[in-house]
Amino acid sequence: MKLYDGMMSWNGRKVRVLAAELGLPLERVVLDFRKGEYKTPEYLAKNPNGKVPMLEDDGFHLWESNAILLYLAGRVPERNMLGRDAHERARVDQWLFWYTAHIDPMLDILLRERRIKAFIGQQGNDPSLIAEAESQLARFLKVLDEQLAKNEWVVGPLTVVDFAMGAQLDMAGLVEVDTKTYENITTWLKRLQSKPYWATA
Ligand SMILES: N[C@@H](CCC(=O)N[C@@H](CS)C(=O)NCC(=O)O)C(=O)O
Repeated sequence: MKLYDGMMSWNGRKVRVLAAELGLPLERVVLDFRKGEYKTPEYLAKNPNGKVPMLEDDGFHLWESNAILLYLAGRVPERNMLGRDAHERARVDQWLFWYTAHIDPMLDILLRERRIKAFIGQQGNDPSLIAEAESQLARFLKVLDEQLAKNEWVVGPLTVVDFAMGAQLDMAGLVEVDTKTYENITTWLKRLQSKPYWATA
C-alpha cells in the first residue's frame, strides 16, 4: 500500500502511526505542497480535493484520514481496533464524528491562521477566527480530558480513535495549543508517545 502524504501532515501521521501499530507496511510518497504536487492533474484524478493523505491499495484510492484508518483497521480484524462489539463500535463512531466536528476543524483554523497563510503570503492571525477556535477547543478538549480520566484509552480499549486524535493533538504545539493544561490528555499522549514507532512513523 502507498500513502500519499505531506512533509508535516498531521492527518498523514494518523495513518502512519496506526499502520505501524498494526504492522502494515506502507510506502510513503511525500508530495511537496510548495511545488503544487497536491494539485497535479494526475493526483486530482485520484483525490479531487487536492489534499493529503490518500491511500492507494492495488488500484483502490481512498482519501479522508479517518476513512483510511477504518480501512486499515478492517485489514487486521484480530486487533479489534474498531471495538470488540456493537456498543464499542458505536463508541468508536461517536468519538470519531465528535472529533471531526468539534476539534479537527478548530485546529485547522489555527493552522491556517498561524502558519499556512504567512507561508503562502496571505494575511493570517485573524483575531476573531482565532478567538472562536480557541474557545471551541477549550470547551471540547475539556470533554475529552474528562473521558480520559475514566479510561486508559478514549473508548476503553485501544482503538482507531486514539490514533485519529492522538497523532494530531500530539502536534498541537505547532498551532500554539498547549495540551499540557489538560492532565488526562497529557497522560494519554505520554502513553502513545511511549510506543516504539511513535516518534518515527
Ligand atoms: N479531512 C481531511 C483533511 C485533509 C487535509 O486538510 N490535509 C492537509 C494536510 S494535513 C492538506 O492537504 N492541506 C492542503 C490544502 O488544504 O490545500 C482528512 O482528514 O484527510
